[in-house]
Amino acid sequence: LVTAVDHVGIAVADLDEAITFQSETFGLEVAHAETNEDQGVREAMLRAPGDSTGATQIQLLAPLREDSAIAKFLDRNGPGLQQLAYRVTDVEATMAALRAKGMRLLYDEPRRGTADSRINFVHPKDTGGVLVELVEPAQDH
Ligand code: V0V
Repeated sequence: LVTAVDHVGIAVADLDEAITFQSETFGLEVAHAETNEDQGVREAMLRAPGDSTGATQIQLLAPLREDSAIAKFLDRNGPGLQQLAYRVTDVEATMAALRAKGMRLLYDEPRRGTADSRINFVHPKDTGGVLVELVEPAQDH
């Protein structure tokens, strides 16, 4: 089902500050950045210099709105690891397979994720306390 660990997501209050921290402390580079209105986030994908395009990335997630998932996470926990994202080739097929195992998917249909990927999430209460995202990358990525 899963072909790779696509990314690990960290909730942050200030995106630019977090990018500077990761860059100055660990030498990570911004591979991609965007605003996702649907998810209520400003986000950046970071990678180590020299990593291939398919390598696991670190996703920094900052809230756009007070009612967003990331704002709620920050209010409750402060900054920190928020999600683990698995890459899949067919998000609908994966959703069906997980539903058949009794997992609760957060959305009935996939939504738009980073760089036009198609995403869904498994409820953290069904996965040992980890918010698991499913990512089907766009065809041209
Ligand atoms: C909440 N809980 C978590 C959690 N967030 N556990 C682990 N990891 C997290 N990130 C726990 C929470 O402490 C509660 O436990 C329980 O789940 C249910 O909490 P709730 O109050 O009912 O629900 P909320 O309002 O905290 O919402 C949690 C969910 C929400 C997961 C439903 O965050 C959500 O819809 N997330 C999916 C969207 C998302 O995360 N978007 C931002 C990234 P107790 O207290 O009952 O024990 S956008 C993104 O990743 C993109 C664009 C991309 O990658 O492409």
